Amino acid sequence: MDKNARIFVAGHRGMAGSALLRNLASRGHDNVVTRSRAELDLVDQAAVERFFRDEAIDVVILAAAKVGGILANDTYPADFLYLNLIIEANVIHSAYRAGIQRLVFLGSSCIYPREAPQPIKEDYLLTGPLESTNECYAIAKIAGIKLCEAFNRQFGTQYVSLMPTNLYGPNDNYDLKTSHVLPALLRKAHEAKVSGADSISVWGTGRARREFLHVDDMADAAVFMLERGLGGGWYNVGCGADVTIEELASAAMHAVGLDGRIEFDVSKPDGTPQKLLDISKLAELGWRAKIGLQEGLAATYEDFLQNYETQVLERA
Ligand code: GFB
Repeated sequence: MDKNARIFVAGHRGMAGSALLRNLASRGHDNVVTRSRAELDLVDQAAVERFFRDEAIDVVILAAAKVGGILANDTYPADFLYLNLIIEANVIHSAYRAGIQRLVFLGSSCIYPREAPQPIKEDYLLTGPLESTNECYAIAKIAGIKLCEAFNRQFGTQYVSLMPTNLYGPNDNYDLKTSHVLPALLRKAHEAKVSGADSISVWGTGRARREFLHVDDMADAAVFMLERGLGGGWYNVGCGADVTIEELASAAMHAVGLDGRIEFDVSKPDGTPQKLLDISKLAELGWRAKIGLQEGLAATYEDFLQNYETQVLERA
């Protein structure tokens, strides 16, 4: 990809989008276009169409999405299905209409069947029933992959989809009702330490297994794909190792410096028993994650502390 390519990062204020801006800047891509929701509502089809018609965009990275943890997904299925479907449909269709050949679509590892063999290969898509707690989000993301594939097949575009595993890092959501597990556990451990409590509450049995990828690694994979000019298909993006939620809770308490107990709240769901991606397809192209969980947790906790007032308390 040309360093001067005009790249639209949709969703630049989110955790994934802001990581993409950092990565693009670090690689010398400085012709990046962003729009806040107030400037461009991606749900508004006519506005999206106008934006692409007027802006002479060369490349799109679609990181805008309605996202959340297990409880948010389970509580607001209509929002997760409708908003994600309409954002994808508007952006992908308008990008095609504006003659844009290159687009990266970000999905999620929850697109794969709940009982998929581990590690999960890309080919397992649509081979079995989905996990019920995030079925609506998964269906929207599967539709996004299929939309990219359909445009590629019918119109010769080179739209590629990346399926990251559970992401974490700077600019995450720390609202305990809607967040993912890693930011929730960091916050719970921090607040327990500050208040002098000797335990934290962990949802579910703690036996579910998840793979965690620092968002800077995900952004690096997306820009890697663009720079190599790779288009079409979908690729898993992970680090190749998973942990139980109990192990994650211990690691989060260690990062925070809390010597405490874990109490399991089994009234909350475990969700998918295990999500570990097979990352060989991307590895064969030469990309690998660089940030280990211990290092990533420590850096994320630093960021959490620096932004506690603005990022954690105000946004939650
Ligand atoms: O990260 P998480 O909300 O989402 O939860 P999923 C992962 C696991 O952590 C589940 C447990 O087994 C939760 O029960 N957990 C323990 C907690 N304590 C907590 C807590 O305080 N907060 C949260 N949130 N979880 C999401 C999907 O699934 O993963 C999305 O809902 C998306 O669609 C995302 O794919 C990556 O990994 O279960």
